[in-house]
Amino acid sequence: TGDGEVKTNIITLTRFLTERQNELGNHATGDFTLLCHALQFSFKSIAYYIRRATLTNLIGLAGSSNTTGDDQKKLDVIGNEIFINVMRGCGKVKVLVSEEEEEAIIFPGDGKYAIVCDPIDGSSNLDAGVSVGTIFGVFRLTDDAEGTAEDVCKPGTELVASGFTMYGASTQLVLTVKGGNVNGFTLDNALGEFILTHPDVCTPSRVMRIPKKRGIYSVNEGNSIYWDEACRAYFDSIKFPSTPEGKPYSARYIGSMVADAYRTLCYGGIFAYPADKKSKKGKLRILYECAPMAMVMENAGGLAVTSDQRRMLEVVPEHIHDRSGIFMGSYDEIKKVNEVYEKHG
Ligand code: AHM
Ligand code: MG
Repeated sequence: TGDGEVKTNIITLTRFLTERQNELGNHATGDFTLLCHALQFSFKSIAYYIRRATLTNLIGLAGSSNTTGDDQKKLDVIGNEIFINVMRGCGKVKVLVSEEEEEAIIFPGDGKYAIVCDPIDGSSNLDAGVSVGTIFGVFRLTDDAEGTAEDVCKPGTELVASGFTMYGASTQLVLTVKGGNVNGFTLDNALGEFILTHPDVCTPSRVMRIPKKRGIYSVNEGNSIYWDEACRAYFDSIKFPSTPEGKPYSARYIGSMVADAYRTLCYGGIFAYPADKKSKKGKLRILYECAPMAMVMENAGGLAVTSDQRRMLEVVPEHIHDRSGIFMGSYDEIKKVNEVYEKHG
């Protein structure tokens, strides 16, 4: 279609989900579709409040601390409450783990799903109006599951769906299902609908693939004095090429994992939050930050590994808030990380 031409056959998330459900025919109960509708509503609500934050005085501290002692922002509290209420209301969720809640929340009823989420990730960026995001993962509970925190202490390979929403210049939703592709949607504020946009829907594939390589790295270099030798060697290798014709990589670090990972997904390169001498287990949480993002990366053709070079998706958290070091991004780049670590064994 030419510039300015109105697209009349757009694929909304609702249409996309309905088509997927129809493809499954009688096997689908519709529960997953309903759950996704609830998820998208929580993203729209959070996006709305973030956009209005400065106007309605929602920025700043809320005066309480979350489980790990961080000061909570007003929007953190609101995002968390929206998420919990929407998940409770949809009737399909039994267990909910949120970064902002110390314990898993168990809902009454016979919901067959467990949700893990970080309702507003990157909240240190909120007051400056910089992009933040919501990360989510979905587990299907076994029929006899009673609904406890143990039900979600599972490796990312067990996730049936995952993704994130980035609240940036526009609101972007990235969604993937087990064994499936990665699809990208943009919220049309006027229509109030997420529209399939990534890549351009006119292309036959309609799926997001991460470029195999790209010279962009994203890491908090302020931690480099705490890095281990292998980690330092890897980042040195991309900053100081060994041949005269080699080009050093560009650095990009927003400090919002969702935004840094989203850019990495779109452009290629690497995002890392390594374990180091100060944060021996890394900073990011396995269940609702690392695993869902790793699933997106892998399903888009990339890779995600821990600081000890294990496949991120195979890590089993002992506790719901456990952390891990992570390296994720383009296939070739993560292979390079593997090689450097092997050398420094
Ligand atoms: P949060 O869940 O408290 O917002 O922390 C997670 C965020 C990530 O979005 C980001 O990648 C990381 O913390 C940035 O940490 P740092 O400021 O140490 O670089
Ligand atoms: Mg977070």
